[in-house]
Amino acid sequence: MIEKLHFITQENEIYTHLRCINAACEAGIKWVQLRIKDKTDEEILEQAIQAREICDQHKVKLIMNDHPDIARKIGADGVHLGKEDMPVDEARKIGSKMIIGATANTIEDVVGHVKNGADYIGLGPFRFTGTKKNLSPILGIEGYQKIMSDCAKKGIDIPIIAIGGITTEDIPKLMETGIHGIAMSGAIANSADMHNEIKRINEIIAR
Ligand code: TZP
Ligand code: MG
Repeated sequence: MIEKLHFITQENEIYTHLRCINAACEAGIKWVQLRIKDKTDEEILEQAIQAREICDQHKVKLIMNDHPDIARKIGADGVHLGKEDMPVDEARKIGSKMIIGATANTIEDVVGHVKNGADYIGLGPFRFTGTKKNLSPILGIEGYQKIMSDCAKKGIDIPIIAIGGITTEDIPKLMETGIHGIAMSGAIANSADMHNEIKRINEIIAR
């Protein structure tokens, strides 16, 4: 099952990746994507092992960003692959049972990932965000409406997760476009009260 709220880790003034996973798990998150940039594979592996332990303690799904090999080594539930990463069909050879998610910015991207056997799509960015470098063109709400309507016309019903600069207030209008769920990093990691924020987000998504 693909959860409707995905938390993507980041480091900020308050948290390291592991501390923010811990806080989010204690606050009731059910799906974490460990996204570490600008570190060696060894450093990422070391943190991923600990992330697996924290997520296991809380029975939370752990998705590894970028690295199918590390995902398999640590027994991650899945891997998320961006534009510059391994294609979905190749990653499937590494982790036949893994959940494989892939990033899309256009309907063509979605169609390609579906053909390659992705389990879910991260579609974005919704708006500008400082969390990710080299952002693809911003979709806005109209972009989601158009791509979701194109998916319906093509009979594509893969779970689509919106991502990129999303705030809690954006969620109702995004969900109305027919997406499956939301991925958030900054809005959760930088919230003054993570517990309350995750509760509020989950309530809005469930409506
Ligand atoms: N991919 C597209 S936008 C993005 C990623 C990883 C960043 C999401 O983080 P935030 O802080 O919710 O904008
Ligand atoms: Mg990537």
